[in-house]
Amino acid sequence: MFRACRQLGLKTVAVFSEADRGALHVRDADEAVAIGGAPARESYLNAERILAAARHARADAIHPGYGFLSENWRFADAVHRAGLEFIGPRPEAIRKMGDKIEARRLMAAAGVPVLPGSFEPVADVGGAEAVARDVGFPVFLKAAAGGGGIGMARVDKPTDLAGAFAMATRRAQAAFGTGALYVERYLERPRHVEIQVFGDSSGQIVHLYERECSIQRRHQKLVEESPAPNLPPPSKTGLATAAVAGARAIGYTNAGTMEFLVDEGGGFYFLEMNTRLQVEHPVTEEVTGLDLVVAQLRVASGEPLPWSQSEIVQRRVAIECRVYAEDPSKGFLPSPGTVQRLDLPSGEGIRIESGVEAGSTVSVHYDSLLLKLITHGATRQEALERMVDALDRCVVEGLRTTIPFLRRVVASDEFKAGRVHTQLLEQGAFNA
Ligand code: MV4
Repeated sequence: MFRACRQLGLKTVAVFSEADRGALHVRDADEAVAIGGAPARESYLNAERILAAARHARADAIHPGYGFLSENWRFADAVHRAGLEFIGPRPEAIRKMGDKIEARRLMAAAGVPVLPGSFEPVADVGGAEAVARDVGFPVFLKAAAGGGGIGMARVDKPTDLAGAFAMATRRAQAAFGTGALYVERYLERPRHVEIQVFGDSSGQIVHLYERECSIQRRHQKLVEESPAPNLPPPSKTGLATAAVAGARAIGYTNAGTMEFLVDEGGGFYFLEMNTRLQVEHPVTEEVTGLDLVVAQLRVASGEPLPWSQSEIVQRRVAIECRVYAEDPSKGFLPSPGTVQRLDLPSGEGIRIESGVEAGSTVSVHYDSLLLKLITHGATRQEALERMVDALDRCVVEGLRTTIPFLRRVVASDEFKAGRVHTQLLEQGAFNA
C-alpha cells in the first residue's frame, strides 16, 4: 500500500493501536496517528477514531486494507460523508454483497450460476424443510448476513433439520445480530476458485483470472495459487465470464473477488463476493505482472482502468503460502510472542510480504498472520520447487509458525499433482 502510494507520489499516514506502537507499518508510513487501545473495538474497528485521525492528518483518502472495516458499507459511507475518498467499491455495492441472499438473487438474475436453494430467508424449520425436499439432501444452512463459514450447518436428513436450524440461527444471531438463514444444496468436496475483478467509474470491468484457494483450515486460507491447476478450459473461461457479468450487474468499481465452488465435473457456482482487495492478491500480481494497489489508487481518484482486458495475460505461475504464528502440532493454537530471529530467503522468483521483523511482538489481539511467502516461475513445477526451497530457508525463532505444515502441503503428492479440494485438510492429507 505505502509502496504503491510512494510510486504515485502520494504521502502516507498510518493509524496504529497501543499494541502496534512499534509496528512495521508505523515506520513505513510518512506519518502515523494513534487511534486507541489494543482491542480492535477500541482502534481498528472504531470508525470515529479513524475518521478523526484522517481529519487530523488532512488526508484525502482512506485505504481500508483487508480485515476490520474493509467490508463495512456504513464505514465506506461515513468516509464519503467526511469528504474523503474510500479506496474501494461504492457503499451500495458493499451492502448488496454483504447480504448473501440478495447477492444470490442479483447474481442469478445476471446469469451467474448459483447452487439450487432459497432466494428468501427461510422463516422456520418448516420453510427450510420445504426447500430441502425441493433441492434434495444434503443441504447447507447458511447465515444471510454470514460469510467466512460462521453460522453454517450441513444437514443430511429431515430429522436433523430442527436441531441444525436452531443451532445455526443462534450462532448467526450471536455473530451478526440477525439469525436469518437460507438453504443451499450441499456440494461434496468442492474446490474453491475465485476470480479477481476490477471496475472503474466509467463502467469498464475486467477480470484478472482465477486463484485456486482450496487449501484452507477453518475458513482460513493457507495456500493459494494461480493459474488453478487441472481446471477444465470451459470452466476457466466460464468462471471469468460469469464473474465479469456479475460485477457488471451491480456496477462494481475498484478491486473485488467473486468466489465460486467448483465440483468434480468442472461445474461452478457463485458463493459470495469479497468487496475488497484480498490477502492473496500478490499471486495475481505475479502472474499478470500488474500492480493491483496502484490500480486501486488510480481508479479511486477517477482515472480509468490502467489496462484493457486483452492486456491482462497469465504470464507466469505463482503460489502463496501464509505463515501464521500458530502451532500446527497443537491444532493451530495461536503462538503469540516476540520474533527473536527472522531470516527470510530472497532471490529469483521469491517475493515476501512481511508484517514483522526481528524484535516484533505478535499480540493476541489480532489475526496471527506474520508474512506471506510468494514464489513464481515460468511453470508450476518451477514455482513449486522455489516454494519448497524458500520454506526450507525461512528461519523464524521465538514463536511457533505454520512453516512445517506448509512444507508438508507443498511437498505432498496431492498438491504436486494439483488434485486439491476444500476437504483435504480435514481428511488428514497433510498430517505429520
Ligand atoms: C458450501 C459448501 C458446500 N456446499 N456451500 C464455506 C465458507 C463459506 N464461504 C461457504 N463455504 C462452503 N459453502 C455449499 N452449498 C462448502 C463450503 C466450504 C468451503 C468453501 C470454500 C472453501 C473452504 C470450505 C471449507 C469447508 C466448506
